[in-house]
Order: sequence, then C-alpha cells, then structure tokens
Amino acid sequence: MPNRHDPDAAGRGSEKVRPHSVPSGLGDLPWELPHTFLGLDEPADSFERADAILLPVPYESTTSWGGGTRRGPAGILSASRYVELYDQEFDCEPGARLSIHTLPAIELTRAGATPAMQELQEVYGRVADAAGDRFVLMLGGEHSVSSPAILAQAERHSDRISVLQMDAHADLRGEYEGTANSHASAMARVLDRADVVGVGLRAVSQEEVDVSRASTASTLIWADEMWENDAWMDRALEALGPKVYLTFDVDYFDSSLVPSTGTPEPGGGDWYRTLRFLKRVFAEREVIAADIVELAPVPGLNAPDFLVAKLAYKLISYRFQARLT
Ligand SMILES: [Mn+2]
Repeated sequence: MPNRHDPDAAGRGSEKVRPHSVPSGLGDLPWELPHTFLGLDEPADSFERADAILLPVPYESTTSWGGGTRRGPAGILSASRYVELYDQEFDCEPGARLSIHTLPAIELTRAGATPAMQELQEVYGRVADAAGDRFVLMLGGEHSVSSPAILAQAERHSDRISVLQMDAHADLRGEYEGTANSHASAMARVLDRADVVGVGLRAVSQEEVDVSRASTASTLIWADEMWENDAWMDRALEALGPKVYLTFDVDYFDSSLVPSTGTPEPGGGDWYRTLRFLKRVFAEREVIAADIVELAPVPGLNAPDFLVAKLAYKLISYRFQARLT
C-alpha cells in the first residue's frame, strides 16, 4: 500500500493518498508531501508500526573547520522527499513495503560538550529502549554524537559489539582542541567497549596509527586499498563481530561527491562499491543500529544532500533486505 503522495499525481489527475493530518473531506486538495523521511505519510500509530525509526540530532559544537552540521538532519530529510521510492535493486518500493517513522529532532543542552554528550547517552538509551527491535537510524550532527549512541548500545548488549566506521578519519585522538568529546575523538572514547573497524581512512595522524597498532580492538582499512580489488571487504567483515553498530561519516565519500562536510578529503569512497559492501554487511552481520553524521548542507548545492538521503534509504532497505527480495 503506497503511503506517500505521488508528487506528480495532481498534475496527472491520478488518485492521491490522503495525508492523515487532514480531514477526509479535504483529502483531494493539492497538499505537499509531509516533511518526513521520504515524504511518507505517518498515521497516529506510526511509531508503534515502524520497522525503522529516524532520530535527528542536529548537534554541533566542536567542528574544527567548516561548520553547518547542525543543518544536516534537516538537509537529509528535505532532500529525501524527492528520492524515488522505487529501487531497481529490489524491484519494489521499499519505502512503501516498510514502515518508517521520523522522530522530531533532539535539542541537546548548550551547557558544553560534556553535559551534552552525557544527556545524549541517556536520551539515546531511552529512545533505543522505546524502539525495541526497531532499527534506529540517527541523523547528525557532528561525529561526536556517535560515541554516546554506541556506548548506550554497548550497555544494552551483553556481548561485545563491533563498530563499523565509514570515515576519512580514524577519530582516535585521545583529545582534540582541549576536549575529549571532540568529533576527532569519537572512536577513542568507545575503543575499550567495542571493536572498531574504520573503512575508507585517508587523513589520520601518527598518534592515531600508534593508538590503533597498540590496540587489538582497532582495525584500519585505508581508502587506497579499496581500488585494486574487493579483498578489503572480506578483511572488514572478518574484523566485525556478529553485532554491528554502523557509524557513517559522510566525509568517507570522495570530496567530489560530498563536498558539503566539515573536512572533505580527496580519494574517498564511490557510490556502487560502497553500496555493494554495505549490502554484504547487512546480510552477513546483525546491524543493531546506525547513524549518518557530518553532512553540512551548502545552500544551492543539492547533490550531496540528495546522495546522503538516498544512502539513508539504502541503509534501511539493506537492513530489511530479506523482506524485500
Ligand atoms: Mn570524518
């Protein structure tokens, strides 16, 4: 059952789906798509029925160069309303077959990075409890929001979890610019609670390489390894345990694809190779939750926002790929 209007429906005169928020007598008016992920209409029991939950966290405080990640969630949601629901990979409309619910954004305290991260760990834990088996996809915000989410997920699972970190950077600095809660320390803070597999790395400090080599919990997969053949995919999967938290920093992508990020780096991931890998990860491991962080929308530059919105749709589709094929 389609639960999104066809954006062309009014012009074509075909039947539209009445949004739940308007009375039945007005259902035929030319309403815009709802401001939800993919423009999906959300009935009153949308959270209860959901397979996947989107949690926007527009938090930004320690971004070191280009700012604007606080506008990331809104940019992703806005672009997602124009993504085609049909996906030829599954020969169906995953967004119509699955139930997806978009939560309002979380507004964290502005009292500083440490209280904000403490608050987020509690907030995220409560959302995860309420979500139960539903797939939670958090939309950042800067990369520091991932650590509280990962720590909250680690607390919820008795077995040690693995983190798959798609990123140009290792984020393994002990602290950066005076705070241990920096985006540049996001993975350092979880290394004693989770195994971390970084993929697509290409801007890493000597200190971080040393931290990684000294730790059995850290695996680094460099971006230049990814171009010769697919052996890196097996190496990444071997390093991941059965339960995986996926954190996707959009600067993983080549800077030509996603220039709209705080620290863009050349030589990053491309679209289809990345999707091929992610599809395998979701098929061969249990991905317990995920986030997408560090999109900093540039006004008038829609392509990166659209790419990231489509990536979010792919992650949700891959998570439920067994139901779509
Ligand atoms: Mn990064």
